[in-house]
Amino acid sequence: MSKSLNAPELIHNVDSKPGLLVVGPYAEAEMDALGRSFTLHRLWEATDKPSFLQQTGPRIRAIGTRGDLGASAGLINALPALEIIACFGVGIDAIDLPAARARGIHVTNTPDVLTEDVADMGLALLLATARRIPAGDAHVRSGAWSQGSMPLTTRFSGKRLGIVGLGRIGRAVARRAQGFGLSIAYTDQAPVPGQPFEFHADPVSLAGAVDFLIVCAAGGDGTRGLIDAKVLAALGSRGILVNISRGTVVDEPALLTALRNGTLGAAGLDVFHNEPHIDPGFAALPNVVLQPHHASGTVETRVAMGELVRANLEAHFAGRPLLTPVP
Ligand code: 8YV
Repeated sequence: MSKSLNAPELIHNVDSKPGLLVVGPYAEAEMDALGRSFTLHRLWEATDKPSFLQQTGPRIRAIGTRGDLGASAGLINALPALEIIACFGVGIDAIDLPAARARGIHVTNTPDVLTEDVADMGLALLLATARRIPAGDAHVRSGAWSQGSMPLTTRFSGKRLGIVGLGRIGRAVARRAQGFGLSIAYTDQAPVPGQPFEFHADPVSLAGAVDFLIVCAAGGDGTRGLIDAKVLAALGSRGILVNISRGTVVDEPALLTALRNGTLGAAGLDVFHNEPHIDPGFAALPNVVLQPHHASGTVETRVAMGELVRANLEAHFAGRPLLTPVP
């Protein structure tokens, strides 16, 4: 006769899975997969978060978060048994790294798997903004075409592109831009070894030398407001700014003013301050192309990001090396 599982053993088995605090929802399939290895605690569903954390905190050994949600010092310090924070996203600027490091908590992110998609979005926004693809689409849909042609747009091929931040994503943008015959220059903290492109020591100098400026630098305190009024003025009334990094890298009030005054030509933006409740001023501008922070938002990449989050968490609890630790 097979031994039936009695109630205490069942409880023991459930509790033996490490507790994982999920800050905001992942795709359903990913939640299911995580649920097979972890006991999930859904923070976004809790109406009273402080008392939820007080009750579940002692059982939580891992946080699963996203680039946009991060993990504050307050959250980290509410979890006495926390060992690891796994971020669904490459950008970890919303995670309080000093608070994590002070307690020896590991942090992982999802680099590489999203690089190509984010670079694709960068080029798509550059093209859509220069060639005014959404305006052309509206011209056809509205029937305005039968009354006349849409205004002429800006040539893309052969122009000068400035890349702010020549990391993995910046370099993937450069590879694509070369295919369009763009000349490429960049700025970064220092010249990037082995790169053939012209280096500029600061974004103002870079913006003054190019037609299009694309922001690929990591977010966080080191780059906050880097693209300010001076950079926008240097890019000029025919210049195009694209941001696929973080809203915080751009001085947004200065950007809105420059777009309204026409001292900046146009902008293609995937990221903003205060997402998703962005400044309503953007929607009223004719010279912008807007995206809802969706550069990594393809089925293929989101699946790969989810698998990497899970692989890091499983490696940690199996005592194996992390796949993509944040140094
Ligand atoms: C995601 C991101 O959209 O990788 C990042 O840093 O911001 C994006 O890939 C985000 O993490 C999902 O919320």
